[in-house]
Amino acid sequence: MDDLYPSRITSEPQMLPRLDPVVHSSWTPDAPISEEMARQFDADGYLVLPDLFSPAEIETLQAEAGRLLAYPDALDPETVIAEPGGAEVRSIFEVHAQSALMARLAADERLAGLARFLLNDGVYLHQSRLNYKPGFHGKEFYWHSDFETWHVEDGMPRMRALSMSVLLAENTPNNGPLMLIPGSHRTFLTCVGETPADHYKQSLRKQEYGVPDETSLAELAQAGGIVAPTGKPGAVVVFDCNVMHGSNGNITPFPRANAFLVYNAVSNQLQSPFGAETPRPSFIAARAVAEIAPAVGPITEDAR
Ligand SMILES: O=C(O)CCC(=O)C(=O)O
Repeated sequence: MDDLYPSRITSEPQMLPRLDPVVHSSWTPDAPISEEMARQFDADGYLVLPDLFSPAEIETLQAEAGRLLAYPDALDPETVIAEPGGAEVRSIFEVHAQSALMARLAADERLAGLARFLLNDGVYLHQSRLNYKPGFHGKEFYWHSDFETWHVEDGMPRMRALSMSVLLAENTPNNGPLMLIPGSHRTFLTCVGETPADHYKQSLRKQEYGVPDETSLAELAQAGGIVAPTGKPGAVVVFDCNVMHGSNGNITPFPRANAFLVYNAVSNQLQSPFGAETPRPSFIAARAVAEIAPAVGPITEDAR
């Protein structure tokens, strides 16, 4: 298969044009978002949906996240990633496979239906995780385009995927909310440096390859600025697979907990990695397509 987005090959970074649409459907009045919101997602590469989930639903999801974080020994050890240089949990991967409630959240029509519209296809979960940024010690996530890694290390062919961050704790300006560079999703910034074998084992704590260079990052940020959407639990940040993003550390006493769900179009199934010997394991990048069936109605404890 042709590599439309070659990265980690040249000795200097390059800014290549995006060759795929951002909003893959044409907007119609029965779309799950307004025309203005679809236009905004297209232009900026992200969208904030406040109050998508009710306080009762969020309480249920928070209790589940609390249980998952409190008993990491009950989880598949490979999926539990500690903070760099620490023992506190940073991320729990494949959270939908380890919690029926998280699977219910991922299938919820408010999320999956929106993903289906934006990607104009059936969707499946490429990745799910609970990203926890503990108070005082939570470390940053450095700037990156998810697609760069998914393409090079997982074999995702096209930009036809997106992420949703469901806020389970309040994200304030101070506790390390997600930061994004609006408009950066229109440029594919290539990275420098060949991918070493088993790179994922180290990169889940701290990434060293697939890291964009500072000059190009500065150029993107000067053009688009930097936003850091905040919100109460129950809000959702939707962002394109190629938007440049990251987040600061959390030295406040207030932990930040977000459920991260990555939807990929069924037609954009993974191929052999475009720049790595072997694909990353399926708990990080699902290789089987399990199309999501719509789930409607409120999320309750019954889903456990
Ligand atoms: O949780 C965050 O602040 C950022 C996480 C992130 O960038 C990612 O999971 O790709």
